[in-house]
Amino acid sequence: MERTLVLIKPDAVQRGLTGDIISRLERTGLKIVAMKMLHMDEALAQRHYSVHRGKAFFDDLVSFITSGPIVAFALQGNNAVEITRKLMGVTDPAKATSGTIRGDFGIDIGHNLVHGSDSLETASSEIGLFFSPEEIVSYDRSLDVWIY
Ligand code: IDP
Ligand code: MG
Repeated sequence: MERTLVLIKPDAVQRGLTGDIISRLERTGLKIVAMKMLHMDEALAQRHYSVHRGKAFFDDLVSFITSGPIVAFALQGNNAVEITRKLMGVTDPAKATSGTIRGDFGIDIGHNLVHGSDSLETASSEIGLFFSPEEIVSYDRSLDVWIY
């Protein structure tokens, strides 16, 4: 079963969009298996975004993601990575389709509300940055027979 990491970024937390974003993703049928609020420090931000080190926007990205609290959670289910990315919308809110989180709530690429892992491999390493194995909760949902 696939897992993916979602971060509700500081702009979305400040704007009171946390609940809406969780709700949109939860309603797909994906299962929340870990969740916490935290304030990322510089070291965690640098590791999480290490693939972007050296790019023009890297310093702004690290300073933005550490500028306030975020909500991190892991979603589990078939195609969790792809389904989450689809609901988030493309990186630039100006290009993101209506009905997506970024398309509905954002206007600026540097303030695009949400992070979602872009592959299964990335998801596994990103979940490991935010959650210890004991923080991933294993449980059954009786509704799963209506989702799968
Ligand atoms: P993603 O979040 O859709 O996976 P990435 O290309 O992985 O997009 O970029 C990571 C984050 O860096 C984006 O969510 C966005 O906040 C920021 N970012 C990406 N490209 C730019 C840019 O050209 N200018 C400013 N910020 C950018
Ligand atoms: Mg990315």
